[in-house]
Order: sequence, then C-alpha cells, then structure tokens
Amino acid sequence: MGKSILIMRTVCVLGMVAMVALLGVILGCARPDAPETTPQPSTPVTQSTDQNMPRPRTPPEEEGVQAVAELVAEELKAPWALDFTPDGRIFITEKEGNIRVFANGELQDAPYLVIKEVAPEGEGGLLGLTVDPNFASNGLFYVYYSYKEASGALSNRVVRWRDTGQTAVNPTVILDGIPGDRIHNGGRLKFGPDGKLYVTIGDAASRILAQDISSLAGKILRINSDGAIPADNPIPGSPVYSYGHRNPQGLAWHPETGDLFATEHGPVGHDEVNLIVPGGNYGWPEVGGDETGEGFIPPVLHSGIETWAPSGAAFYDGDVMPAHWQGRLLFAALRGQRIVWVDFQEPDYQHVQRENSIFVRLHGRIRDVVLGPDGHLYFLTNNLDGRGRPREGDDLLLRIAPVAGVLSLHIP
Ligand SMILES: [Ca+2]
Repeated sequence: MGKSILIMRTVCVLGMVAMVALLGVILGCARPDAPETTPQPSTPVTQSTDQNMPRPRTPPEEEGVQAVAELVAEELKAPWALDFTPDGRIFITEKEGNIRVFANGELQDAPYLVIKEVAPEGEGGLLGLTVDPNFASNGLFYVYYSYKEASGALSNRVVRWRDTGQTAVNPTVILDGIPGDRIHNGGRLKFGPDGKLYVTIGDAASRILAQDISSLAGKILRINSDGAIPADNPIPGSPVYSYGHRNPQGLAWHPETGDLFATEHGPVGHDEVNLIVPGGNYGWPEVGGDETGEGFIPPVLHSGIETWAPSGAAFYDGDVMPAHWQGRLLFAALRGQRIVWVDFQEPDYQHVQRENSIFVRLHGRIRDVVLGPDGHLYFLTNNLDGRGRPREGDDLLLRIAPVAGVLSLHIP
C-alpha cells in the first residue's frame, strides 16, 4: 500500500478526533451513503460512529465514537475466515484456495498452504478455518472447502491438517459429501465450549433439503474433531444439531451462558440471528422473519426488509473495549457493509436488548469477525469476492480498538 493511503487514514482519524473534541460529533470522513452503483473514494478510513440506526435504543452517553479499526494486514484476496494459533500466528483463508499466515508482525508473502483441490466457484471455495483447541500439542486445524466431483457437481468437505510450522501436512477428510452449489455453501467452522466441532451448511440452492434431516444441507452440524458423531447429539447417529437453515455463516457462544447463536442469510432481507438449541427447527423454507408456524423456532433478531448478508460472528469477551461491550455479539455484514452489534437482556441473555452497527460503509463488505487472544476483535473485508468494489490495499485485516487508542494508533 502506498504511503499516501497510510497518511490519509491517519489524517482522517486524527481529524476526526479533533472534530470530536471540538463539536462532540462526527461530521466527516465517513463514506457518503451512496447507492451501490455510485463510485466511492478508494481510501478506506478507520473511524467508526454508531450511525445508521434503524432501532436507536442506545443511551446517548454510550453513542458516538467508541471504536476505531486499525490496519493489521492488506492485499489479501477475498479472505473468508481467520483464527489464531497459541504461538501467535493468524491463519487466514483466501477463497481461491490459499491459506495465508500473519506472523512476526507481518503477512507472509508466500501462501502457507495452497489447496489445489479447491473449486472457487460462485460463493464456493476455501471458506471456514478453525484451529484445534489442543493445537499447542497436536498442531491440528480444520478447513471447509468446495471441490468438484467427477461428475462436475460441486460438493463441500471438512479436512483436517497438521501444522509443521512452515506449512501443513497429512490432510485427512473428516466430513465429506456436503451438498454444494454456486450459492449457499454455509462454511463456518468453530469449536464450541464443549470441545465439539460445529459446521454451518447452506441449503445448496435446494431449499427443500433444509427440512430433510437425512440431508446435510441447510443444517448446523456437531461432530467430534475426528469426524465421528457424538453420542449425545440430539438426533441419534446423526451429525445434525439444528435444521431448517437457509445459509448460516456465523457461530458464536455467549461467554457467560454458553448459548450458541448463529447468523443466517435470509431470502430477501430477513437475515436472521438465531439462538440455536439442540434439535431445533429454524423454519426455512416454510417460514422466515416474523412468520410463525408450529415447531419452528423464530429468530431472536432479523433484519426486516434491510439486507445485512451476515457472515462471521463473535461475542466480545475481553478487557480492551469499554465495559459495556462485554457480552456483546458482533457479526460481519457483506452487502450491509458494516459490523452489526447486539446486546442481550439480563439475566439469561436470550432476548435482544438493543442492536446497532459500526463501520457502516467504511470498509466495504465484511466477512468475518473473531476475538483475538489480545482482547481485540479482528475482522476481514471481502471486497475482492466479485461482488464488491475493491479499493487500494484490499482486502484488509483490521483490528478494533477503543477510541482512546487513537492517539497511539499504530498503522504498520
Ligand atoms: Ca428461520
């Protein structure tokens, strides 16, 4: 990236700080609220305001500037997922089939691993990645990707690899034959607090399969790290943990209750946040949004006629951000070009108290949000996935910091 961009970002942020001091309001630097076809300036900016609020419920004293996004790495190509290793590296998937590594303060130029079998077609490709909870001793991590069957049909699989420090070896397929398509491949992989591996699967453009518990399509799965089916799964002998999903792409567990929440793409708007219970039926394609039906679990939040196109999700559980961020759910929005946040009501944290967004249209499409071991949230832009408008330096890995950190803002 050119120095001009660095300077402009810094100037923009510092300018904003000055404005905040002067006016108590953010007035500039945000991108214009432009239609999708309007060209935008190519300079990403790093200031957030809690703007664009369809349901403003946050007390004014908590509004305004809360967070900035610091640049960590750039020139990623359509990254989809990231995770942290206990030795301080960040693994990042790129949709075309590369795993990139951020280590020792910089993104390594050469891919850490190239998975040639990946078929990056439509929404498919190298998608989810998660590091094994026992990575420090076993070096294992897991990826989810699309590939082509001999027939030419697209399928998805979960493959486990072992890290050597320089690359990865011993690929082992632990879950195969996941229905795939050019759309709706799901793809998120996360270990739950129970040590089980959860996998989100889209309906692969065959909506009826979401209600068919014998199909893996339109499901959230729960498996052991070797691919075996846990004995305590809700449907005996099945990896299916919940069903009736359209295209779920985000998973996060509440840090206090351990409840699982999942984000899901709706058909036209009506994107959902669901509280996932074992064996639950979340309604697709029979119902969506506020529609109800016997046996269907409604979302805890949906986007109405607005489109978020939600992807990766994380709860905030750290001491870097302001105290009221604790227990806040944040998730990436692609078409919505923002990070949406949701606070839940005490004492069970199962109902939405308020929701809002940050970074609205500041960085373009956002694919994943993950809590780092340093207490910062990290997120990936997704402007090179064929549906965005790339700017210089895209795609980016960014890190969320409180606004008080602006004066010591570090831009590599
Ligand atoms: Ca639903």
